[in-house]
Amino acid sequence: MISKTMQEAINAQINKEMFSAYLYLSMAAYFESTGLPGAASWVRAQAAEEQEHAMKFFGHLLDRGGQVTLKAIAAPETSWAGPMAAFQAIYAHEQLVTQSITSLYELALKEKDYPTQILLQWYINEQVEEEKNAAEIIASMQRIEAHETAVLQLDHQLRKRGKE
Ligand code: OFO
Repeated sequence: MISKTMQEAINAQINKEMFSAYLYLSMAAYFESTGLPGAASWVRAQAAEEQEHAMKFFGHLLDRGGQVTLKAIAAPETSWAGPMAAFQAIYAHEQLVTQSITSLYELALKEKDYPTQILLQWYINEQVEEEKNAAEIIASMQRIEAHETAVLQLDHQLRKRGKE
């Protein structure tokens, strides 16, 4: 049986993962409307992953005899100053999520909640991947910024996500 403290913290994290999905979906709409379908497809795939992240926590709570309490999801922003600003916002957001996962892990250590510690190790690795992906896209954009053709080429590459 999971502790009430851990249960509350995981419910809060489910909300953050669902907010992440919302944020990426909002960006998908933004990229589509600004003529970058590749970037839109990349963030759409990311939105689907965020829902999976939420559902892993959802399943964990239920498997441990805990209670899932879904809270309202905050509205994400709807536009950004450009693709670079959007990917910078993604990077900053993922850094916040990493902090949040780290705090959850610290709580699981304090509570001696070994199953949650094991579950969180997956998220810790996932956050390394998510920060790395965003940082790599930003680095590519920094190299090609102001070259419209190159931005479109990068957009074409981003479209390949999940199709290989
Ligand atoms: Fe769930 O990893 Fe991004 O937010």
